[in-house]
Amino acid sequence: MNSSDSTSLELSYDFALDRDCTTLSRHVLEHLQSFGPEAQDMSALMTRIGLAGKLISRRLSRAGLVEGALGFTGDINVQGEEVKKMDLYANEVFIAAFKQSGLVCRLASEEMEKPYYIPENCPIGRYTLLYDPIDGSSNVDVNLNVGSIFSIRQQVGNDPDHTGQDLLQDGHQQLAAGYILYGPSTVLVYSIGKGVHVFILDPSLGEFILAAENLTIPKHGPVYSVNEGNFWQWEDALRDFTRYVHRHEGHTARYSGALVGDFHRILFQGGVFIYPGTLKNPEGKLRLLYESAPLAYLMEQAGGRASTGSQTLLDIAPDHLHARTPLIIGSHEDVALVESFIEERARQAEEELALQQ
Ligand code: AHM
Ligand code: MG
Repeated sequence: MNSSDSTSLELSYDFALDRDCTTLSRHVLEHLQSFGPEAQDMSALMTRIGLAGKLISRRLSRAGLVEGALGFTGDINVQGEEVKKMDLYANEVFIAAFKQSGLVCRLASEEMEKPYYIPENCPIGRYTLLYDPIDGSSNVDVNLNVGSIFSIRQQVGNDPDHTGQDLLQDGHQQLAAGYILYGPSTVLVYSIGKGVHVFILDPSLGEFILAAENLTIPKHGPVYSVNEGNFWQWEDALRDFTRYVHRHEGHTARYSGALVGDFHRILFQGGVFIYPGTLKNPEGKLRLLYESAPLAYLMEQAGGRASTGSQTLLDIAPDHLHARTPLIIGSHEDVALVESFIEERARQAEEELALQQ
């Protein structure tokens, strides 16, 4: 590349920004085609989520230089997992970003046993934010990508006893969902039920700027993303699928240990991410309300699919706040391929049962 090529590249980058510097808040209002109270709320909610993302991104970019970014706190969370300092920080960042906003009545996260209710001396809103503050946090200490996942639901009833019972509903009840990926750049992907849109944080502007609209996932892609270290803990059908992709050309494995990163690759390039049940965790590892349901919502909006293997993921209502589900998510054809192995094993099991009777 000669110097005039690189100059024209830089110029075209600047022109791209000059031409259409759509921010997150403006995008939400434009997509809802309204300036009414609900559209204003949704726009403000997304702006606050963006603010939390910027604060987390800033701390991650200095991890190793500032106190409290690497390592563990010494505590165990409600999931029985060791809490990392970044988990705690990011959890509190979301609370701080929403406490005085007047937008939410409570926040529920993977890191808190019970939802956090906005105190009575603060303005209380109608929405609930559900979130995984740092997804894939084991990646933080080795400077690899992590993410935050979020979902917005409306409060149903008044929840006077603070049980959060009304949150135990299926994924169709989500009003919006998305994630922030902290990678080489910080990317926010969201949907309010009107397509999937991608914003990139420009650190010099301190703004998320629109990068792609109405993203659609390819019908099929080469990537399968699953922790094959659990191979002998899976049911036979998953082993059948894995053997199939090993033996057929056109498949390649990618697994980063952070769901958001693996999901993001698949959203752009097609393929399938799988976290199945294991012997140790028959429901898998991923939490329905904070991880699987928000990503399933996005995936369906992008034209893909999400399944537990036997049911559409968005149809599942959890029986408690921190419930887990197996997750098969990605391109239409690739999810169907995984399901076909599950159906085949179920059919064989039925036949064997019939023979024994
Ligand atoms: P976390 O939210 O506590 O970090 O756990 C979720 C993460 C996902 O990001 C990732 O896909 C998965 O756990 C990896 O688990 P495993 O190490 O069992 O493959
Ligand atoms: Mg997680």
